[in-house]
Amino acid sequence: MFRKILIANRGEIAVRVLRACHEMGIEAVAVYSEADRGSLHVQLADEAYPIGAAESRESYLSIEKIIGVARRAGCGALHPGYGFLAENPDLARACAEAGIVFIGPTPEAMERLGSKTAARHVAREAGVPTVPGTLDPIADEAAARNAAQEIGFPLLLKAVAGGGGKGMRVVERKAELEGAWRNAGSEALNAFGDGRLYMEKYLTSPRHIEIQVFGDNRGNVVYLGERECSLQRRHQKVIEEAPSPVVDAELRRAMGEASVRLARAAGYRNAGTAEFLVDEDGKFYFLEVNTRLQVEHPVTEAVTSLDLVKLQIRIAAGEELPFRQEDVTLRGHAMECRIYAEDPENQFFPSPGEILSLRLPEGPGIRNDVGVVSGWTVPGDYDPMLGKLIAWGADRAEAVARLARALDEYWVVGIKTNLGLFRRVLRDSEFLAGAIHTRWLDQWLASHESLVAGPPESEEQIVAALAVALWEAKSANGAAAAPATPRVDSRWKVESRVDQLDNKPRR
Ligand code: MV4
Repeated sequence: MFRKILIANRGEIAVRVLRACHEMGIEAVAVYSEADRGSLHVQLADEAYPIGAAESRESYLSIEKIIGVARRAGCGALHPGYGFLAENPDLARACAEAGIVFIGPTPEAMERLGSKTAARHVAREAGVPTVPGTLDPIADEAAARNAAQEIGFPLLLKAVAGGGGKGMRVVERKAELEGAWRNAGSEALNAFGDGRLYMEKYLTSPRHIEIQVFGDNRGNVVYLGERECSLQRRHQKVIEEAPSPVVDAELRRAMGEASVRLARAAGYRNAGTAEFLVDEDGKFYFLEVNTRLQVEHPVTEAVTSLDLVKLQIRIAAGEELPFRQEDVTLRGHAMECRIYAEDPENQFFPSPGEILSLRLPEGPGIRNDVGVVSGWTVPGDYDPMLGKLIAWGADRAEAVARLARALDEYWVVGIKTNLGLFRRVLRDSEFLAGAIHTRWLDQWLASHESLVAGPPESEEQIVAALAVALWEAKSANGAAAAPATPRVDSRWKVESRVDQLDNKPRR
């Protein structure tokens, strides 16, 4: 087993990986940018090394600097987390060249699945259903017109190098094709340095359901059930759950076995996720493979009783998967909210700043994966996710009740968050019935305008937080350092507006 692992990431996922290391008796080495000097992942690491300026390019995206630290610190392996360099085959290659084990798939498997059209080919060869459309990149607009004729409208233009909805355009009718072709192509070129596009039939309100797979170095591949990820806002997942309310044992097995065939065909090992669309008839279509540990992995951990990060580390160290497919059992239901520092009243713009007071919920069935602490200033340089709140229950109703209860206990003062959005979505009757799809949240938001403002803490709580923050600032630095009053004051005003809205719902 490894003696020391470098964690090439920040925030809650760096903390998550570091905890797995410590439970396994492995030393965890952190890297940090100038904005993260005082961050939780640095505090908890056994060693921490600065790697440059706040800007990601100068720090968390620098393969050279990260490999340099891993060498200097004597790390036997590197965990990339998610985002940043996690799906960059160049990092996996640089690790191999430096004699460091990359905790993830091989660079070849990453490349095979990184191109969406290449992945569609792999899926087809493995007998995995794909959305009807082109298997290869489309050469030019004339070829696009021909393909559109065959596929029919509505259709979807997608970037070959894509992901996250960038370079994606719905085309409702023939007349829109030319403009969409140009826009999607230039957007893809901008985002990925690769403007190539392909085409799929557009499914109007499918569910987004993904299968967790794991492969070891000895040819064993298993699936660990599904995650329902249909609740998204602008291609950002917001609430995830396992199992999906619409997946029964038969569909789970069919999607699971398809995912395992796909992983085998790609020569996949370590953790991966196969994404599918599922239509109203329960027909499923492969979309793409994410070649990393995902943000929402805790809901799978909760229902499988497995620790996916430890599993990743064991497999990277050459160990065999410690169980077979028939040993995998699902128990209960789990649901996760992604808590963001963002302003629901202002188009969900990031809301970085100092956390004056933070109270995390606890109690039965609650897990917090958080990368921040009270008094920490959330930098504006990165994804503004503060952490994830995960609830487990014996069934979906209990998981939802625990999550709702925990959301009411959650308290963040000093910055704006999307907590209020969750408190309201979790009371929605369609959501409670599990009747959701990929466009559900965007539609819900459009019809619940201005009802998603900040959390309804009482004025007493705000006053108490202000008093505590003032007292802490005083005892730490003398009378000079008081928290900025205007921020708290304006927040108070937001709260009183929310209370008024709460009393008079618009719809
Ligand atoms: C689709 C689709 C419908 N039809 N493909 C979005 C990001 C990428 N991972 C794949 N995505 C989708 N691909 C076909 N052929 C629907 C989505 C989709 C989506 C679309 C619009 C609004 C929100 C969405 C959320 C998840 C998936």
